Formats: sequence, C-alpha cells, structure tokens
Amino acid sequence: LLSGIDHVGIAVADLDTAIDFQHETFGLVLTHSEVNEDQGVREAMLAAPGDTTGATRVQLLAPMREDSAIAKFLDRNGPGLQQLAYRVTDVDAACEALRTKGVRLLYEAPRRGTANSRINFVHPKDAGGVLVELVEPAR
Ligand code: MC0
Repeated sequence: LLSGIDHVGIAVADLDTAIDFQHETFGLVLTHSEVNEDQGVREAMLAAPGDTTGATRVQLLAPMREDSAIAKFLDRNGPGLQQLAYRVTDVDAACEALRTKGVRLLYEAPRRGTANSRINFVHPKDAGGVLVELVEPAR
C-alpha cells in the first residue's frame, strides 16, 4: 500500500523566513515551491543535501487566508509539525482500504496536492493524534 514517507509538513507563519532558517541552520535545500489555492497555502519542499534519492522532503506550509487549515493550526498551536505524508501508488485504493478499516478520510474524493499529486487526509483522531496525508505523485 505505502511506498514511502513522502514528507513531513511544518506550519510556519512566514515562508521565506522559514526557508532561510532551514537552509542556514540545517543545510536543507529548496527544491520546489508553489501556491495551492484550494488549500489556502504557500508551500515549499526542501531536501536534505546528503539524501541522494531526494525522496523524502520537509514541507513548509504558510497560510494565505484566515480560514485555512494552516491559519487555524497556527492560531491554536503556533508553528510546528502539522502533518505526516505517506506516499501511495494508488490513493483511491488506499482510501478504500482505510475506509474498510473504519478510518475516516477527510475528503470524499482526492484533491490536488503538491506538483499535481492527488491527496487525501486521515482524520488525526483516527491516526493516533497525527494528521496523516496520503500522496499519489503525478505520473
Ligand atoms: C487539528 N487537530 C490535529 C491537527 N489539526 N491533531 C494533529 N495534527 C493536526 N494537524 C486536532 C484538534 O486539536 C482537535 O483535537 C481535533 O483534531 C479536531 O479538531 P477540529 O477543531 O474539529 O478541526 P480543525 O478545524 O482543527 O481541523 C482539523 C483538520 C483540518 C485536520 C480537519 O486541519 C484539515 O482539514 N486538514 C486537512 C487539510 C490541511 O491540513 N491542509 C494544509 C496542508 P481536540 O482534542 O481539541 O478535539 S495542504 C497540503 O499538505 C498539500 C498542499 C500537499 O501536501 O500537497
């Protein structure tokens, strides 16, 4: 079902400040950034310089709107780890398998994620207090 850990997501107030911090402190390298209007976020993907596969990234998420999930998370918790994203080969099949186990998915059908991936989320209350994202990368 799962083919790897795609990324971990950190909620931040200011994207550029957080990119600089991760670079100067840990040497992480910016590999991608985009705006996701549907999710109300500006986001950046960063890779560890010594990770030759580049498969697992750190995602920085900054809110664009007060009613976005990231704005609400920041209001409640301040900046910090917001999500764990598992990579799957077939997000529809993964969601179906999880529903069969009684796990709640946040969306009826997958939505658009980073770089045209297809995504859905498991409710944190059904995943040990962790917001789990499922990511099917674009082909
Ligand atoms: C809320 N809770 C969390 C949590 N957010 N627990 C762990 N991790 C989180 N990130 C807890 C609350 O503290 C609360 O616990 C309970 O879940 C339900 O809270 P709620 O008030 O009913 O719900 P909200 O309004 O806080 O929303 C939570 C929810 C929302 C997960 C439904 O954040 C959401 O829809 N997330 C999915 C979309 C998302 O996160 N987008 C941003 C990343 P108590 O014990 O107080 O009841 S976009 C992205 O990631 C894309 C671009 C990508 O990667 O491709």
